Amino acid sequence: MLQGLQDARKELPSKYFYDEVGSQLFEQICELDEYYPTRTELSIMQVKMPEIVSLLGPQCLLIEYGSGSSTKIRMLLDALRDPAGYVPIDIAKDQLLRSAAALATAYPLLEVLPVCADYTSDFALPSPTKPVSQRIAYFPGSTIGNFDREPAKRFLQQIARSCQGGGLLIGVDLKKDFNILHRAYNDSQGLTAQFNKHLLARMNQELDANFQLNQFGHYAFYNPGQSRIEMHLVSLKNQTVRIGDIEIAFKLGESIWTESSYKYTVEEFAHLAATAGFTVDRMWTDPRELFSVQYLKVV
Ligand code: AVJ
Repeated sequence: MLQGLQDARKELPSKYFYDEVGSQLFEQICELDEYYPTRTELSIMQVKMPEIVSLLGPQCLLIEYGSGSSTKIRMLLDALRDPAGYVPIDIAKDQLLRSAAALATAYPLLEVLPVCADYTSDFALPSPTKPVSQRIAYFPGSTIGNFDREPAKRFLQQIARSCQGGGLLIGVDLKKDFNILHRAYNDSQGLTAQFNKHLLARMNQELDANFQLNQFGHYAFYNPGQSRIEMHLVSLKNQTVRIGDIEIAFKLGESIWTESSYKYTVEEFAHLAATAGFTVDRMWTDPRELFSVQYLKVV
């Protein structure tokens, strides 16, 4: 965190949004009318479930990167025939263990093998006791949008290596009217602003910092040249913030870049997938073409 704040262009990694409170705020964002991705993705999954089930087949091992509350996986678990196991991977430990326990209760025949990890790091995948037909990675929500191009490619390559002979079911947000994007990241209830500022609250609590949350503004906009939403925290005055013993100066209007959320065309994403060793086997979208769910095969 210190490193990012001491750079000439201040920046913080978005993965740190997701502690207990941040994960809850994100869940609330997903319920907002303005935040179209979650409900659009779920509706695509619902409509295409018979096809998804036949592609994944019986006895597959489901590996979810960033499982959060493990809500979306239930749709798959309800439809799939005899999955060999479910491996939820998440950085937020309490929520991970709580969700894993709840799933194990709801699906008594399912082997649930939670892994608490930053899923971009090197970690070992557990093996279930039942035989596995193929490994299927599940990466919904367009979280791939948080990655810059090169890291996105590296991460997809990592999944391809873990899922040889299998596939990846992924949610990818699509390019669209920037007004729709703007509303999704600037909701009228201010939940996204609260989520953004939660990074500062966390630093106050966990790193002995003294950020004044009302002296920073939430600023999110679509950058068309870079095809991404950029989310920033902008200093509302000249101020100095202390983190432990270290002082960080902010000028009026200076920003901390807290998140990118890249948007793709179908063609652009197919190209990215290809550079990482995948082919797009199926691509499904909603009638308004806001969002896509794609099934990629490891080549
Ligand atoms: C979890 C990365 C998919 O980029 O839309 C929601 C996070 N940030 N509102 C996104 C987020 C602000 C979200 N992802």
